[in-house]
Amino acid sequence: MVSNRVAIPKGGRLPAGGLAIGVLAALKQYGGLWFGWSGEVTKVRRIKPVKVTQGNITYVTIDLQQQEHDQYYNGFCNRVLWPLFHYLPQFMDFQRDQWRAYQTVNQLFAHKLIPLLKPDDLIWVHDYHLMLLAQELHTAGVTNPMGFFLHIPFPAYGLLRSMPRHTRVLRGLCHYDLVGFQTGDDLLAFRNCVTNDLGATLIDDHQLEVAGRKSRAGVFPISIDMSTIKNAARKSLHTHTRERLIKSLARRPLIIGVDRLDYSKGLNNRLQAYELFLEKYSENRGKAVFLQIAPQSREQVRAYGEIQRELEEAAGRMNGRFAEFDWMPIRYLNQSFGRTTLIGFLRISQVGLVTPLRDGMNLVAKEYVAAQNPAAPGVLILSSLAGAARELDAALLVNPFDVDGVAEALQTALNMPLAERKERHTAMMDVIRRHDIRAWRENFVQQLQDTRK
Ligand code: GDG
Repeated sequence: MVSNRVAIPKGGRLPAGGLAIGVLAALKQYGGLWFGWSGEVTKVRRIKPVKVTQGNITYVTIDLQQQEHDQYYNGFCNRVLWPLFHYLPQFMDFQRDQWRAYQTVNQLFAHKLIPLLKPDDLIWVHDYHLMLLAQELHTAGVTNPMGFFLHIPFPAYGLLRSMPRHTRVLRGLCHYDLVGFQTGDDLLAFRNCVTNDLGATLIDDHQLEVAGRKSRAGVFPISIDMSTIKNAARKSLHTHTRERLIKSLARRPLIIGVDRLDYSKGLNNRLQAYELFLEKYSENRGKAVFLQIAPQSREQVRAYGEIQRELEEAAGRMNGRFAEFDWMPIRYLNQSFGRTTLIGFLRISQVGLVTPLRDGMNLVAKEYVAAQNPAAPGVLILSSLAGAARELDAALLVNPFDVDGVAEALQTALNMPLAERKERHTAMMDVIRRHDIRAWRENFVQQLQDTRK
C-alpha cells in the first residue's frame, strides 16, 4: 500500500480520515507494507526510511522537506487537485513550481519504494497525491501489477480542462494496470477525459488502451466494517461520555454532523440551513440541539483558515441570536473524539446531517446508519452530491446548495414516523451489508491480480 500519509495506530487510536481506516482494514487482512510520508517536515531528510512493524503490517515512512511539503502537499495537492476534483474551482490556485514539486515528490516516492519491493508484490496506490507514481516506477523498470484508487470524485472533462497540466496527470493515471473510482459517475468522467484528451480507445466498459498500453478502470465504492461499528456502538452504551451527552440534552432531540473541517463538506451551507430551520419552524427553538464535530485539517492552507473563521462566526451568531439561559442551538467543536465515543454519539442522535458540496463517498453517512438502534433508528439526511447517495438512496436526499430544502428535510426528519424510519434504515443496512469494506478491498485486489491473466 502506498499513500501520501501513513497513519501508524497509536494506542488503538487512528487519525480522523476515511482513507486511513480503509487502508488499515485491508492491510490487516492481507498483511504487507504501508509506505508513505511520516507526517514530519525536516530540514534535511533522513537517508534511510523509518521502519516499524506491528503484527502483520510493516510501516515504512519518509520525511518531506519544508519546500516539498509547502509546494507538493499544501500546494498542488491541496490548492489545485483537491478543490478542482471537488468541483470547487474557485479555490484553485495553480503555480508552476508547485506542479514541479508534485512531479519531484512522486519521483521521490518511487525511488524510496523500489528497494522495498519484492517480485510478487501487488502495489496498491491511494489517492490524488500520487497519480504519477506508476509512471515513475515504470520508468525505473518496475513491472509489478500496480493499482490506483481515487478516494475523491473525478471531475467532468469540461472542468478538468481548466487545470493546467491535466494531460500529464491523465497520462500518469493510464500507467496503472487498474484505476478504481468510488462511483459510476467518476468512472464515466474519467473515460470521457482519456478519450477526449489522450485519444484512448475504449475496448469495453472496463478496459481502455492508450499508446499501446492497456489499463482497466472500475467502480469500487468504499465502505465500512459493519461489525466494528456495531461493536463500538455496543461498547459505547457503557461510556461516561455518552451518559454526559444524554444528560446534557435533557430529552431534547439531537442532530449530529461529523466532518473534517473542510470547505468541501458544506459546513457553511449546513449552518445556514439549521439557522433557517430554527427561523421557519420556531417550535424547535429551545428543543433541537445540533452537535457539529469538525476536527481541524490542513491548517496551513489559507482557505481552511478562512472557513474556520466563518464557521466560528456563524455558530457564535446563531447562539447569540437564539440561545436561552438553559439551551444552546448549536454545539460547534473543533475537536476529535475516540472511535467508540464518536460512534456512541452517532447512535443517540435522531438525525445524521451529512451535506457535503461534493464527496468521493463519505463514510460518516454509512457509519451513522450502521450505528443506529434498529428498533428506533434515527434519520440520515444526505447530500445527493456525495458518492454515498448512489447507494444510500433510502436516506432523505438533499441538494446542499438548496438551504431551504435542507431546513425542510430537518423538519421532516424530526417528525418522521417510526415505521418509515425503520423501513429506510433496513433498506440502507441491506446495501451496506452487501457492499462492506471487505467487498471493496477484495474486489479491488482480485481485479488487480486479474490484470496479469
Ligand atoms: C476521503 C474522501 C471518502 C471524523 N472525525 C472523527 C473521526 N472521523 C472519521 C469518520 C470517518 C472518517 O474519519 C472520515 O471519512 P469521510 O469518508 O467522511 O471523509 P474524508 O476524510 O474526506 O475521506 C471521502 C474517504 O476518503 C474514503 O475513501 O469516503 O469521500 O473525501 O470514518 O468517522 N474519527 C474519530 N474521531 C473524530 O473526531 N475517531
